[in-house]
Amino acid sequence: MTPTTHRRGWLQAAFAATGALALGACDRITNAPQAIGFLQKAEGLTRRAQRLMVDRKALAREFGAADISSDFKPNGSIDPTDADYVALRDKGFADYRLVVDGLVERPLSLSLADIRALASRTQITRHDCVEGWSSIARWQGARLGPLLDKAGLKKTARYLVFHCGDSLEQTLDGSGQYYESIDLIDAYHPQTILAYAMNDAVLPVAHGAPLRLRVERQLGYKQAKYIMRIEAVDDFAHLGRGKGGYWEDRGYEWYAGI
Ligand SMILES: Nc1nc2c(c(=O)[nH]1)N[C@H]1C(S)=C(S)[C@@H](COP(=O)(O)O)O[C@H]1N2
Ligand SMILES: [Mo]
Repeated sequence: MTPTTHRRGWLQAAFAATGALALGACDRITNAPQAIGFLQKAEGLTRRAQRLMVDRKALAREFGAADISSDFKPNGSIDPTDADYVALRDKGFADYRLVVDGLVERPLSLSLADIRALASRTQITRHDCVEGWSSIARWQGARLGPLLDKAGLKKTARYLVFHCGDSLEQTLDGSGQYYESIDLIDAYHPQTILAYAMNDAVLPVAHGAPLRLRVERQLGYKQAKYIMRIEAVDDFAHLGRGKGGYWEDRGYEWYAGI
């Protein structure tokens, strides 16, 4: 039996059982053998779903101060030359605004002072780049979950897209601009922050100033630097080359969970 037919069979049985439940007294129905089977199966299903959720929600390992790498390598863009970014950087990011828009009830435009005033988290975590190196740093930033609640995600929102201020590749159509996307499970993960400090200092340009993502259950390329805008979307097929990120558009997996 294929999993689909099996599932369809189970769904039919479940429907019959709930239909019966709605009609009859609970005690009589729960004594019926088919109802007991239904309840046991429903419980097993919930447990499996819960296990999946718990795995995605588990915390990434955190380290001690002694583990912090003295040689954390900046990677990818390390000194963006895009005109808009350079103009912001040259004024010490005084004019910087993080835009939060798309499928939200209340679009936001936040200064760095606004962002520093939000609920924050500090964590010492390991960054794993697919190139095969890892480094540990202490990151401090605004928790993404509460920030999203401020904006109020619409029910249709499924992903967050991070639009970055740097182009890794100079192209005529702008498809060389860095961007990334994550789903709402990662967005609301307690260790997912918009970091403005690294190792107790203001986030350096090489590591993504003024704001970079730390999404600790994902590989390095998901850690968007130079974040300018967070857009809530139901689909990312219309962005870049449609795969949800700069490196995804060039063959990397969209889901880079670790
Ligand atoms: N905007 C932007 N974000 C980016 C990149 C980039 O080139 N531009 N490179 C990614 C990759 S592949 C890695 S490994 C990390 C590097 O972060 P680091 O510079 O702090 O080491 O940033 C990621 N985020
Ligand atoms: Mo990377």
